[in-house]
Amino acid sequence: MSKLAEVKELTEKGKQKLIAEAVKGALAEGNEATLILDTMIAAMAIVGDKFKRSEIFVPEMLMAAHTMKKGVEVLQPLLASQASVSLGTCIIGTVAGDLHDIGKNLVTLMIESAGFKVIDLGVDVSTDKFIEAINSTPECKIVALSCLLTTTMPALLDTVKGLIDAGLKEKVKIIVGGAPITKAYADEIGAHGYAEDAASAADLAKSIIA
Ligand code: B12
Repeated sequence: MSKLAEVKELTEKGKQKLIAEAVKGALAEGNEATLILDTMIAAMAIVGDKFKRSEIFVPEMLMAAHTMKKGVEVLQPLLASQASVSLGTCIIGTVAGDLHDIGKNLVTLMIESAGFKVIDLGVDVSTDKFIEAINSTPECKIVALSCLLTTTMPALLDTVKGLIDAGLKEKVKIIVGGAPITKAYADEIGAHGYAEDAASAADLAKSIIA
């Protein structure tokens, strides 16, 4: 089996202890870091599908998530380039009630690489916490909101509405993303921008402040 196939299988099976070596092996076989990352993301999609069909349950999904995080740690130095410019600060977080952070962490990594300082508020972030963070960060240019569950889409809506009501839409650009989010939904709730993956999020961040 190729090391890349092994990375996929280990991520799917949640084999945390073996993933770092497999990722290093896949790099040694000449695979690009981005291809290895895409392979792990594809494995997570399979994990999600298996969960949906009740073939696996939350603990297995969590083990796969831990495994992916350990794999990403190996790739991190290769994915992040040193930006020579400083484009301002981006505040990021996953919305209230939502604990998913792998996508948010990848978006953080790519936006940092694009030249932003990123303040990561973590997961399950309330609207008030976003507002407080923006108000205490005068150099904040972008707020990035992650949402992975259809059940937390109302929390995303509330957060954007809260930022608008607090008069912050004129001060910072609001960008949103996550698996159930679409450009149409982002427009509908009044966000400035939407991107479907971490690399596009970095491009969006740069273009939206231009
Ligand atoms: C791992 C995982 C978990 C882990 C999360 C661990 C962690 N630290 O993140 C755990 C086990 C905790 C978990 C829990 C739950 N989960 Co879950 N989980 C997943 C899984 C398998 C993978 C998610 C992931 O990391 N994907 C890989 C990353 C890289 O992709 P991503 O997050 O989509 O991010 C990319 C883009 O969306 C985008 N992006 C993300 N954020 C942002 C932000 C901005 C600003 C931008 C521009 C872009 C952007 O860029 C990212 C990188 O390219 C998904 C399946 C799936 N297909 O997504 C289910 C899934 C999201 N979970 C699901 C469910 C149902 C749950 C639970 C409710 C299960 C339960 N019964 O308890 C709980 C909810 C807990 C909570 N309150 O949040 C469902 C959601 C269904 C729905 N319709 O909403 C899914 C889709 C599985 C399924 N098919 O049923 N989960």
